[in-house]
Amino acid sequence: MGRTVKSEPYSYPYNGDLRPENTALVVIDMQTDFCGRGGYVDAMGYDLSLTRAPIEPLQELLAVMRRLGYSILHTREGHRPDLSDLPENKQWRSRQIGAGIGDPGPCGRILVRGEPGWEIIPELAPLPGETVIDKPGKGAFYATDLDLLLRRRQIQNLVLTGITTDVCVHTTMREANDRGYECLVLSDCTGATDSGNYQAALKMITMQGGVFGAIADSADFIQAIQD
Ligand code: C5J
Repeated sequence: MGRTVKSEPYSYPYNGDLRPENTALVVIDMQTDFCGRGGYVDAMGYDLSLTRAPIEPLQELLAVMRRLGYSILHTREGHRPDLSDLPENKQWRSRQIGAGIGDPGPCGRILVRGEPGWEIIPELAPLPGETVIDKPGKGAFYATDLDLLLRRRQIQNLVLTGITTDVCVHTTMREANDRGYECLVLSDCTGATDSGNYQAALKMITMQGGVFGAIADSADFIQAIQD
């Protein structure tokens, strides 16, 4: 018997095959730099309440998915301390808005691996055994072994969460969609630095019959996997 989630614009997944063995939760970039005081997003002057909104729903979702034995993966955006993996134009652009990647800030060097700001926030810390993907780009597939790890585990469905909806979540979802993964974005488990961008990013997913996959809220997803 199939299992599906109440989602838009279709019931996810398309084939009704939703099981812990073929489905992974990806929690994207829940780092101090993106949702903590003194981090990168704070330095840019954006409203932290928007990127902190998914924290509580994610805590509930993680508790259920861990209990049911789903694969859990976390990602962190960041660069090597010598910045040898930081494209010059990415650094230049970040400095235009006063939050230079690699430059010192209240939480250490911005978006640099090993610095306090780069760490995943304690509320959502990975448990031992959960996979953490360190990525230099916005997408979690670019320059990482994520695809290899998912294919070795025979994962077909990706439940995408984290921040920011319009940048790293969207880029990862687009990369995953092109690789044939069936993607679901949980609307209350993601957030952006701008509410218009958040709404638009979710709407884009539902166009063309679900051009990138589907969207749902975490309550409907949790209900479906517990039934
Ligand atoms: C950004 C991200 N917004 N995690 N990164 O630069 O979305």
